Amino acid sequence: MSDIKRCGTVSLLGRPNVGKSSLMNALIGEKIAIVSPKPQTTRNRIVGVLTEGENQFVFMDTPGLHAPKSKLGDRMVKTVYETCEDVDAALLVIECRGEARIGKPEALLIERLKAMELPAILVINKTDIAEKSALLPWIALYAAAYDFREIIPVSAKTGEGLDDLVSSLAGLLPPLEEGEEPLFPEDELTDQPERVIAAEFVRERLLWHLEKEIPHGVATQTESFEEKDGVCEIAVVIVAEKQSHKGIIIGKQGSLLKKAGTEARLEMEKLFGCRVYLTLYVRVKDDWRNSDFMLKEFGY
Ligand SMILES: Nc1nc2c(ncn2[C@@H]2O[C@H](COP(=O)(O)OP(=O)(O)OP(=O)(O)O)[C@@H](O)[C@H]2O)c(=O)[nH]1
Ligand SMILES: [Mg+2]
Repeated sequence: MSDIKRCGTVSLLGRPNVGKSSLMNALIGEKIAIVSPKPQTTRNRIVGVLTEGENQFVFMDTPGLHAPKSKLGDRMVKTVYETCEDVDAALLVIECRGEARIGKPEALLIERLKAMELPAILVINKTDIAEKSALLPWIALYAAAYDFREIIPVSAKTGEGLDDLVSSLAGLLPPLEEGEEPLFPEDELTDQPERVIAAEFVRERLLWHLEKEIPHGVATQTESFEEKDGVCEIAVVIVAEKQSHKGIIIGKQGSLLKKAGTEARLEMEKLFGCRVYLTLYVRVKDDWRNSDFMLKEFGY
């Protein structure tokens, strides 16, 4: 019998790049969701579980809400809206940049919160780089736009405010019925298979090292994943959307691929707790971002 008395699902919503994935990783204390300075990093709904004392929080990280320009973008936006359904609570994540305002993605998300009557907390992220006094007009605007249960400034980077966030959120978790089991075993962090995380870690490194549209046109897929005697042999295929991108991804004498591969391997070793042999391949599938068949193949 577990000691867990409350368990619920919580979606993380917001425009691209506000730090939703960073926040989820910081909350669960492990890097499950990839993070980058480029917008539209997250493409799927990613579950991260925090089991603490009597509470189990099942976080659902989502892609940043944006105006889509490809079939992949359409699916990402659909994922955002789908993740608003059937959750117990939501975190609307924003950052305070420039003049206080409610932008289009935030307005759309607030509309959805209203329609679903979803209990929500407004999370103001990146307080480590904002003037405290600059937050006040933002708080006033958002407090008038929706009946948020709380408005909590945090920093996913420094951890500031996260304890407050977790304790406020605990009040929004539904109690488990007598004999009802929590959604996840106590030691589980995610429902993402290791082979999916491995492919995502490679994609993250490419987002950091590539520029302009190139990383957004990259998909990654684990082709093989074998664990033997404490060593994981992993092969990941990198798919580019244009022939001309392939050489850039590989880099001069393979330099970019080597660098990205080493970095991804180190992250995998940390998370999986074993040595990793990583092999990367690059293939081209023209305009895959607009192919229903390819999108399905890549799990989007
Ligand atoms: N200074 C600072 N930077 C942060 C913080 N949280 C996230 N970042 C940075 O913001 C950028 C975006 O972070 P992500 O977590 O990928 O943002 P996201 O909202 O998941 O973005 P999408 O997946 O594209 O929607 C990265 O460069 C992070 O390092 C924070 O609290 N402080
Ligand atoms: Mg993200």
